[in-house]
Amino acid sequence: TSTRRTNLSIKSFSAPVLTQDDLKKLAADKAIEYVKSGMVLGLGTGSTAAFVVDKLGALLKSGALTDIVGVPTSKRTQEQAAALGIPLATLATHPHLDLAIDGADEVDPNLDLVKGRGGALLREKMVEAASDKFVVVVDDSKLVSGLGGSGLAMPVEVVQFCWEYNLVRLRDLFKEEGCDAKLRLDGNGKPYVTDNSNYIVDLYFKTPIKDSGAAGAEIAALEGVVDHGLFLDMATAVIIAGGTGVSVKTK
Ligand code: ABF
Repeated sequence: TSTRRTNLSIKSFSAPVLTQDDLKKLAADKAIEYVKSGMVLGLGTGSTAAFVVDKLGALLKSGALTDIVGVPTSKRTQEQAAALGIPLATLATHPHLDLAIDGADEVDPNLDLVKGRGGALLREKMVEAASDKFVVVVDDSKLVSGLGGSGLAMPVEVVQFCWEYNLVRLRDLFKEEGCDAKLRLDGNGKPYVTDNSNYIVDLYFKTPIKDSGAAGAEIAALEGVVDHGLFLDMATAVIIAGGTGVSVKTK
């Protein structure tokens, strides 16, 4: 009898572990599919939006996309896009945009958003409100069941003049919800100054905001408040990248 020796090597395959940056890139790759040559595009701010801007720069360079004009939502994005050779404009010359793509801090089941932890909420809201379509790019860590429920900041941009007065008024507005309000500081412990030379008061809710429409209206009605990070009924689609793949939610 002959003994046959099998030489089986057992390989174990495990799915590659995707980092948060991998997920952001996947969402950005999907979002870029919405971009067509000839569009006027709102360029978002933040690490996820930065991947979109990078990709856009590469596609313009290769000639796969042509005739794009970008309207940046922050000085940071303006610098990034300019360095990539993306033609830029402002809302003053291009008041009507075809599409804006940007990240978010929280996304609820209704596709309402908290934005502005990156500090760019005012320009983001202006640009995204002027866009026919607003596509949001997030990894699945941004999904919440109710806005403000993550325990993280809901930003409000306020003028510098008497900011302490508005901080107290904002906290008092949501006293019953046990809301705290803090002036945002920069890395040197100085007040964080926005691109528009304003300050940011971050609101911290203990539980999700019950009526975000009413909350947004009350915040916006305070004199000296410039804008807030509740982006309600603005998103056309949300692209969500998670461990199991990329999904697109629309209303
Ligand atoms: C912008 O960048 C902001 O509205 C939001 O605060 C932030 C999200 O950043 P990231 O994509 O880095 O999480 O979209």
